[in-house]
Amino acid sequence: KSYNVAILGATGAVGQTMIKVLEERNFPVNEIKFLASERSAGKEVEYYGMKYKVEAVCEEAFENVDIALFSAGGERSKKWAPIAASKGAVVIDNSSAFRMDPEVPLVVPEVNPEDVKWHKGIIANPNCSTIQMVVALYPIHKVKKIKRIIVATYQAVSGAGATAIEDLELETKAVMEGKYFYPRALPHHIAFNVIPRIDNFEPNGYTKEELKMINETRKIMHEPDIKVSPTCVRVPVYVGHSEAVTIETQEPITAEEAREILKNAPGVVVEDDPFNNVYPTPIEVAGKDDVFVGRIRKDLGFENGLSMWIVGDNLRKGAATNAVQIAELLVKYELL
Ligand code: A2P
Ligand code: 11C
Repeated sequence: KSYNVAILGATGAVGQTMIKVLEERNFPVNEIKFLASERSAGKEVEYYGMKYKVEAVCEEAFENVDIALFSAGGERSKKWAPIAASKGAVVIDNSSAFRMDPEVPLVVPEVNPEDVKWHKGIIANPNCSTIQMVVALYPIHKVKKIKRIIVATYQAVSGAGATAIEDLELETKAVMEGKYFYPRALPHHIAFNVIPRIDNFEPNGYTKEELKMINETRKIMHEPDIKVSPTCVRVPVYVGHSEAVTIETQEPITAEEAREILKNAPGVVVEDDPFNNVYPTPIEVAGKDDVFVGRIRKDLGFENGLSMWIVGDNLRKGAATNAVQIAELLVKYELL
C-alpha cells in the first residue's frame, strides 16, 4: 500500500530535508506534492532525481492527501493544519503551534510511539533540542529515574531557517573582508559570536525555546514533575545542535552503567573515548539520523549526578527524520 503525501514548507531548510529523508527511507509514497508560499509557486524541487513544481498552499491542495508534513512556521500551521485534517489528512506538524495542546500527541518514536494512536488529525513533532535530549535520556530514565535535568545548548543556525544559514556564510565572508553585515535572521551577529537567545523572551527571563525544552520533555516522557533547567544558545555552526547535559537520578548511576544503557538504546550512538579524542561534534554528526553521546562522566557537583554531551542533526532527527518516523508509525499501526 502507498500513500499520498504533501509537504508544506517544501522550499525551507526542514522541508528540503523531509524530501531527502522520504527518499532515503523509501517511504511508500503514491503521489506527492510540494507546497510553500505564493512566492515559491512554480519553483522546482527534486524528488528521486525528478523535478516537481512547487504549488502555493490553498485549501484544495489537501484534497486526497493521506499524510501532510508541515514545516512552514507556527502561523501557517495554525491556519492550514485544521483545514488539512478536516479533509482527512493526518498532519505531522513540525511547528510549536500544537505541541502543548492536550488533544495533540507529541511524539518521539524511540520514547512514546504509542501516543500516535490517540491522534485526532494532528500529531506534533517536538522541538529539535528536545528530541535529541529525550532520545538520549529516556533509556537512562527507564532504568534509573531522572529527577532533574540541567542543560545548556549550542544550537546551529539552520534551526532558524534557510536565511540564517545564508547569513552565517555571508557574514563570515563580510567579516573576513572587513565589511559590515546587517543580520537578517538572528537578533545579533553570529559570525565569530554566540547568542544566548533562541526564540522570544518571556516575562520570567526564559526564552520560549527554553520553555519548550521544559514542557515538551515532560509531555513526551509522561513525567509532569521532572525538573528541567535549560539555557539555549545559538552558535556559528551550520547543522547539528550540541547539548551539555547534567542529570540527577533518584538512585546512583555510574558512567559505565549509563554507557551500557546507551549502547543498547534505539537511535543512539555512543562515541566516548576522551583520551583518544573521541566524542561527537556537529560537523561529524550532520547528515546522520542518530543521536550521538559522549563525555559520559560522573558529575562532581552533586550526588547521583551524571554529565554528558549530546549531539544531533537538528534538521534530521531534530525535525525531518522524526516526522517521517512518525509517518512510519502511522503505517505500522494502520492508522491511515
Ligand atoms: P517560501 O520559500 O515560499 O517562503 P525556512 O524556515 O527554512 O525559512 O522555511 C520556511 C518554509 O515555510 C519555506 O518553505 C517557506 O516557503 C514556507 N512558508 C513561509 N511562509 C509561508 C506562507 N505564508 N505560506 C506557505 N508557506 C510558507
Ligand atoms: C532553533 N529549535 O534551533 C529551534 C528551531 O519550536 O520548532 C525550531 C523551533 C521550533 O532555532
